[in-house]
Amino acid sequence: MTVTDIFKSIFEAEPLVVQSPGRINLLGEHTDYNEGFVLPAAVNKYATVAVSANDTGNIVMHSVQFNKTVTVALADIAPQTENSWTNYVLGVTDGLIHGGKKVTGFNIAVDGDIPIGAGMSSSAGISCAVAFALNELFSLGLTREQLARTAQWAEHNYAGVACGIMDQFASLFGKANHLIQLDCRSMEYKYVPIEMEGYALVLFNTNVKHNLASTEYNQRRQQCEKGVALVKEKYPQVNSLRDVTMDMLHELVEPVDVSTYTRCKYVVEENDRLLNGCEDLRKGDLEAFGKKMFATHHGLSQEYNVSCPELDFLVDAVRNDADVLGARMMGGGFGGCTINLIKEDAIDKIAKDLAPKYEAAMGKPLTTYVVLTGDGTSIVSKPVVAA
Ligand code: GAF
Repeated sequence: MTVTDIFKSIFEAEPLVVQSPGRINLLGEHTDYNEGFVLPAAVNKYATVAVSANDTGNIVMHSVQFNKTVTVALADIAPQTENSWTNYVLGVTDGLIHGGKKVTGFNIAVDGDIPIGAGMSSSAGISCAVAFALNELFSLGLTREQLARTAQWAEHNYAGVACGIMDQFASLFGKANHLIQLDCRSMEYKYVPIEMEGYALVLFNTNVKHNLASTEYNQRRQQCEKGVALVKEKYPQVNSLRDVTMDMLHELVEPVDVSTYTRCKYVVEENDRLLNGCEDLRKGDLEAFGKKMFATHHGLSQEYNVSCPELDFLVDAVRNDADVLGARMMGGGFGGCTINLIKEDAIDKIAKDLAPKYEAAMGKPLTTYVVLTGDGTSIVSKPVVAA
């Protein structure tokens, strides 16, 4: 049954149906909340929501995946500890209300096929779908960028993750067969066509599920802010790690706090790496780009310290394979997927060889996805209006 059918059978109404994708990211990890650059793309896996207004003053939420219905009065809207999936609906609604928008009661059914906890941002998929759907339903007139900010607000205030804007932006602005080169300070972006020349993007899922709120994600953000504060004492014009150079870090952070220095060093280098990586893509030099993916993994694992043994195992396992140009952990880290640039006709063999080795070493199954990019948030169907 589709989410539309399920919605109709529960709520006996015609819904507006909206889908919003998960994302991958090629380079630029943990740079978004440092006002840096990112290079994500939307994938062809989606969160889908069906909504209609009701006149009860309640938000009635049904999760298809959990087969559960939860009702919260608009007047009592607050983060939930039980049924944490409701936080993406409630958080976005509250974010809209905080932004001065008028939202009344509604019914919503939530479904999707973005793997949960795999680092593909299933949460941004849901919150962007909800934001887009409520914007349409209540004619709120918000732009896609404002919807991304609302979804980010929900993540900060309801899910407890002090995330950047990459995931929400990629979900709302994705374009099939394109990467998005986004400057997270100016919010200027350009679409970069993906020209794969016989290579494909493959995700290997460690099946280590992570929930960023319970990891050291927020702590990393604080360490970056600490680095900026140390530099700012001498260079008051510095506002984020985007403005910081390696010389400044050597001079002002390394002597005071080596751990903060190491974290900040990774971010400063990653921003440069991304810009150089985009140059590689423009020149069609996938080999040079792939090397940068390995370098990013090294930084995330050894300097930023957000990897885990399972992710490191998967990157090390393909490092010397001539058919693999690049590999690295993807997303917030502490679990989830690696992203790999692999020669198309070698994918099956590499995945078949890797799965038993991974399972023997790590005691978990390996899941492989060959990624196809997709378009950003869109309307799937509108209520059929009786003639
Ligand atoms: C998570 C966050 F939600 C993003 O904002 C980003 O920081 C990413 O981790 C790391 O690059 O997906």
